[in-house]
Amino acid sequence: SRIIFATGNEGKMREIREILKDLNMDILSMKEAGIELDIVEDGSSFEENALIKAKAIAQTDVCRAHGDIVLADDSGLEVDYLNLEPGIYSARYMGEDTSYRIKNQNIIQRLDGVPEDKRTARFVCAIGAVFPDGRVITTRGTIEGIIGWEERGSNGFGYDPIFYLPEYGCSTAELPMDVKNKLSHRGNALRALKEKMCREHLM
Ligand code: ITT
Repeated sequence: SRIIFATGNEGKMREIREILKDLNMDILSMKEAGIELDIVEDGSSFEENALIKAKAIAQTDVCRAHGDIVLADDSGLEVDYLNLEPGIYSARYMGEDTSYRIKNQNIIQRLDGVPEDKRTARFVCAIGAVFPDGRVITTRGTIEGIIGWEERGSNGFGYDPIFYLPEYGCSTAELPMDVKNKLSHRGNALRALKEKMCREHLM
């Protein structure tokens, strides 16, 4: 059967394809499956929002007709000094259409003068999965880091240029995708998903 990934974010989609390639299943984005749907993410946690997206897509005629497995990723950046902001509002922070240049500069500015040990942050990723028989699972992955002092690197997407890994001496935007995937919140959440799917005989 097919896996449909309920995301419109191409950065996520690139990483997801790479992380799930060993499943040897067809992995389609919403767009590739011909599904266009505006989903209101009004949940109060990453897990809730991931399931809202996966369920909305699983209910479409296309997915029901094919018996697709539908996955969704809800993720974001938690900055400890900012009381875990932007959190589940990471995509909407400063407005959905504001560039990441500006969002990243804004976060750096809000941490002006804050010493390294108080700059701790993490990326969080929740994966929601809906199976053709109606069963539902979620998994979560995280990666710990600090907010940097300037933007560095051009790989990845979103907040990667300001998310530094002190033990690697670089930002996640400076890592090749395969290295980021081995360490990342998304890699960890999707590996947990694969394990759960095997354990619960969902594939
Ligand atoms: P979909 O809902 O269509 O999947 P989205 O971008 O709106 O796309 P989210 O609501 O889950 O997705 O928002 C996640 C945001 O968190 C994303 O837009 C980035 O700004 C940030 N983010 C998540 N994972 C990231 C990563 O690996 N690197 C950098 N930023 C990330």
